[in-house]
Amino acid sequence: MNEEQKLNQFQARIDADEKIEPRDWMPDGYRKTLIRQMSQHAHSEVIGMQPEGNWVLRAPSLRAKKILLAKIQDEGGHGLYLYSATETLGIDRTEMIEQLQQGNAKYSSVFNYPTLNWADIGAIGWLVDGAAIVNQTMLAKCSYGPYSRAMLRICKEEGFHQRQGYEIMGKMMTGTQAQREMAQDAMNRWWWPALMMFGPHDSESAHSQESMKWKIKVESNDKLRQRFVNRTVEQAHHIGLTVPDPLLSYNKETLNWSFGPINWDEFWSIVKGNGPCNEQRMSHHIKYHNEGAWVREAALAFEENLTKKQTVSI
Ligand code: BYC
Repeated sequence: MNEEQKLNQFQARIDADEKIEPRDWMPDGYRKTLIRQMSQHAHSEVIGMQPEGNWVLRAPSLRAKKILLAKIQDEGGHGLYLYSATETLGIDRTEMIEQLQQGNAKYSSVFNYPTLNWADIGAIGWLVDGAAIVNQTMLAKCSYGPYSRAMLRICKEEGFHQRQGYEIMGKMMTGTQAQREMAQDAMNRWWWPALMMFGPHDSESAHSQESMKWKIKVESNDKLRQRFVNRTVEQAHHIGLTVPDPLLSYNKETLNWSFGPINWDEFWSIVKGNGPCNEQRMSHHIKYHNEGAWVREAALAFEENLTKKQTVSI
């Protein structure tokens, strides 16, 4: 088959909702887009452990601490599934991590904001994981088999993360005046960054058109953002929180909550590395990656030893 026939056959498989597997033929652009998006996704899971890790030693009870620890470990696990799924496309983890540390790969903008108090842990679980679920439920239907299967598993765990965050917020809202104010303050600071997680508006999204043709994304940035807003506004009102948007209003015709303009200058400034915590997140990652070099060397030496032994016994 010539290139054009291969491309047509590939697109026909996508259109028929078949999953593409690692050894199947795929266009170079499909592979590159997946590597970009999946590695960014993996990096987001790992960098996302940092803002929460900040509160493990200050959790208000043993129960809260155990739950937070379990959640952070889950995020590390999600990073591992995603790095492994990305490796099926022919790049190895060392290269992905180099790209991140050299500033050639991104991670989600939302993790460049600081966690100032315990209510922020509630807001991250509820809003950030809540936004991630909406996006990842869509990605579970994507055309690349390993990514789609990783998403199925990850979404199950995100459900627990979202509920633990909402529980923290709900508890604080039934507490003292000071606790209610802390919860509202966290809501005010995390609402807009959570909306930005879905990426630029569809009209500004560089990759959406091609990614949707290949079913790497099966729904657009704006459609998912709207779904998240619709769900979350109701949840906020239920526990007495105010959404920090004076333009928020319910549209009875479209059945959607309309919301005010997103500050895209802030978004792009953070994506370009100028957010409040970008530098800290990256220097922390580099420091602990370097300190963990001996673990990787030991694991590799063990693996080589094991392979030698197996070869001898065969
Ligand atoms: N942040 O054409 P577009 C978690 C970039 S972790 C930074 O729409 P695309 C958790 C985009 O990369 C899970 N950059 O792109 C963990 C592109 O630049 P490049 C987080 C962003 O890829 C711990 C440019 O803007 N979820 O839940 O078609 C604790 C144009 O955008 C962002 C994921 O990682 C952003 N928010 O669509 C708690 C989701 N948005 O690459 C919780 C996986 C856009 O050309 N990723 N950009 O230099 C995706 O679904 C898609 O990549 C996006 C963007 C929807 C984010």
